[in-house]
Amino acid sequence: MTTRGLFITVEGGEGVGKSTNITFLEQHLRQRGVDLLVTREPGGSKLGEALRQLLLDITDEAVDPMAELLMMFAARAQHIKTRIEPALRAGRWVVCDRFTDATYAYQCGGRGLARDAVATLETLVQGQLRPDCTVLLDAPVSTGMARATKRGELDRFEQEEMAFFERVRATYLDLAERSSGRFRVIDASQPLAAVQQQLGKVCNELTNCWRVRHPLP
Ligand code: Z5A
Repeated sequence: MTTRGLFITVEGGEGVGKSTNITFLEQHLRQRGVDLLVTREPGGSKLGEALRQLLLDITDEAVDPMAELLMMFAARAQHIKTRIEPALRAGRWVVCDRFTDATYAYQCGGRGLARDAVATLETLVQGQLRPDCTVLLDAPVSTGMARATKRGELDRFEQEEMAFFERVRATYLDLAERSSGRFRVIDASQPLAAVQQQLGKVCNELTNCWRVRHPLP
């Protein structure tokens, strides 16, 4: 019987270094013989990537927060069904750039929607599926924004005001405190080498736990 793989998510505000560090995480885990799927939200499936485009594009019509929330979960439902669950069932690990914690942070913390609405959709769309481990890359908003703006054009979210991103950050930190067993919080304002040293420790912790649970024959 194949054992379910681990589901790892990476979260944080704008420009904290999620993409950069997911590449590091992927290399680190592959070197340790882990077979993994690296994916992202919103996105990850054909439908999800099309919805991502709609969510990030700047239009002349303001997007209603509830419409935004439902699009996030529509993309997530398709992503789970077509990519995440099949990989986990096949024993592969899944590393996902953002997942439902981002919905709590952005749509509840940022936009002010009720947590209950997200919790209801979370249960409806995900059933029992929750990340096994969530790496939160945390940095002051000004640090992340400075890094993100260097890349050029801003998307619809990146154009929000600083107060929005402060609420997003506070919500992430609150989630990490409430679920401290699942979260590993890394100070992402440090130089990249220091961030990756801590990330390496998280990888070692996960692969060691995994080997104890699933020893080689
Ligand atoms: N969203 C939502 O609202 N609700 C949801 O449920 C979900 C998402 C799932 C798209 O996400 C948007 O969707 C997002 C929230 C919303 N809002 N925004 N914007 P995304 O993850 O695709 O987009 P993002 O947050 O904008 O990611 P990003 O800007 O690509 O940032 P990043 O991946 O965290 O950073 P990076 O590209 O790895 O690094 C940025 C730069 O900093 C780069 O030049 C690096 O070389 C540099 N860097 C990284 N780390 C360091 C350190 N430690 N020191 C110095 N320089 C560094």
